[in-house]
Amino acid sequence: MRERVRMPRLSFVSGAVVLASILGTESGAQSLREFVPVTDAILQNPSPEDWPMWRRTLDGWGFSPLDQIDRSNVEQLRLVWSRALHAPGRQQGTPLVYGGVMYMPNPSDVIQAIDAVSGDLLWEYRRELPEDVCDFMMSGVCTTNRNLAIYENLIIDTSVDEYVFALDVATGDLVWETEILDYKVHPANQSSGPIIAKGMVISGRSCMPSAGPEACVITAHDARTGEELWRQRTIPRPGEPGDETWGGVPYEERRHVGTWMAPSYDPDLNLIYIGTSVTSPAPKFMLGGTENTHLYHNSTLALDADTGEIVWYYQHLNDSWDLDHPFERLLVDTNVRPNPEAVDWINPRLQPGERRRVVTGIPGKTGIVYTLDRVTGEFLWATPTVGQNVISDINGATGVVTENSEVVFSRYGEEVYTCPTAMGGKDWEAGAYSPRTNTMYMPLRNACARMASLDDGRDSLYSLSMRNELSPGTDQLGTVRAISAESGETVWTYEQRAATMSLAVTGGGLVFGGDVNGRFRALDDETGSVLWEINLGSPVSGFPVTYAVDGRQYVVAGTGTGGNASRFSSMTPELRPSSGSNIFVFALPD
Ligand SMILES: [Ca+2]
Ligand SMILES: [Ca+2]
Repeated sequence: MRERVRMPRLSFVSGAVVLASILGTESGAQSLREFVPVTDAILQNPSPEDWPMWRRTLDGWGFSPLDQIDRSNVEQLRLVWSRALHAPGRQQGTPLVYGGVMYMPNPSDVIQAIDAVSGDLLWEYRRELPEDVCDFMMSGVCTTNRNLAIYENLIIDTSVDEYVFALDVATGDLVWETEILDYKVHPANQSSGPIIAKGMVISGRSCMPSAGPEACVITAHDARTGEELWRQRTIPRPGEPGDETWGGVPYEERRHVGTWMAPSYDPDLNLIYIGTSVTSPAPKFMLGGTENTHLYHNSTLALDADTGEIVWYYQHLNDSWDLDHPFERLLVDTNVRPNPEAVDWINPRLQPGERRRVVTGIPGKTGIVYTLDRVTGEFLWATPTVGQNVISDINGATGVVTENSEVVFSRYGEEVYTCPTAMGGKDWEAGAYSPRTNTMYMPLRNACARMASLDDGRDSLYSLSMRNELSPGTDQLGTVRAISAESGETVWTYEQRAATMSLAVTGGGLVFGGDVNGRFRALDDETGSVLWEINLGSPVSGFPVTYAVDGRQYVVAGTGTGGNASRFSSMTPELRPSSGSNIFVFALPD
């Protein structure tokens, strides 16, 4: 391992650094602001004005309590500032906003600090990456950089070249860096960044097949120093619990159970919730037999934050089709009363209306909602949303999932028709949860695929070919669906031609989100009506956020070429957006 770079830390004056004076703000409108170092208490209960991590809070909600912009005035929104983003790769960034400064993750680990009021650049960090690094990674997503974390006076990210690193918030200077994996030996692919749990930097990664099982890890580092505290593999070694689920496949051939999206964290239970992806190859007849479950692929893992140990797991799907399950976990305390008219699979022991601490949402590409007890992992209920034919049953009493044998590959060259496609249903584009309505809002797609199992010597990632199609009986690819966290009922569905992208929801009763055709809009959180819309020109591939400075609320949309955006476009070829990477910031008139 390379030596960590240690640099002197800023000393805090009365616990605060006068950031604005260091940065030399030129916008006269901006007042001098004190930088308050970010603590665990702040991250566990952030100021309504800030958006200090991927989904704003550790419970993964993507919710802001800000309500200055509401259903009655949202039609007056206007552009306040915009900025083009220049960095090689796909733009899927989440602005991190804290204390009036926006920290923007761009592809290739380019990070900018921007005055959140004026849009003026304060500093820019461009990580020097080895020229050959993407030769080892997944083409297309190698340089993706979805989110940052903040702790004390540090902006923290994982890097394309497999380090975790920290920048000084005031200058963008590197403060520490720690190698997680040697990219030439264990190329994992770090498309998402970390969250902070109790002063620890928690991060997952994709895990390329060539990297072997030792690269399929979730890691914890000390946020102050970068020291590694623990790492937890997603694939058991021989003799470890779960080894028996691999049907005797040699350890070195157990591959690609990744954790490529950021986790959630419950400080009270001290548990980290993170989801996993499919194996490589995906068809299980190539991997010891379809009767094996290959833990811990396509599972929710609850990890002890102090040790990384798996406290419980729940497997959502024995996956032959690249239907990953790494998406946002929503940690919600709610009455649980699944409506049998609306929900397919319910635990018979559940007392309707009982209060539970749950982990819910749509964790995987199948589009199925799962609600589990987040203390124990007990299955509570699950139900499909968009059309799916890969799961035929879930045993409510045990939570055990049965796949549809008609679409489970059993030989090379077999062709099947699956819904959804491997782009989802749902994919990395995040949904959101509002405590105002106790409802989750999910961007989904009506798409299926003709898939075949390939005898390709395992040259490709999954040994699958696939051709995507719109779901039968509809020409509407894009959906936003509102689902009650208590009853599982669909409250409303919004459908349109273009594929829908990530969402954020606010205390003003608004669901903000965009689509592949450049439209960014606000929906009514109770009805799904479109209350405001603007054409930004390019796919809205960034994660929308909202923040406030000096009493004024802002809404941010990010555009760019977003990977799936182009593949979704091929199903709606008459829509021809441009592909510029920009952020656009809106507010009500002064
Ligand atoms: Ca990164
Ligand atoms: Ca995958």
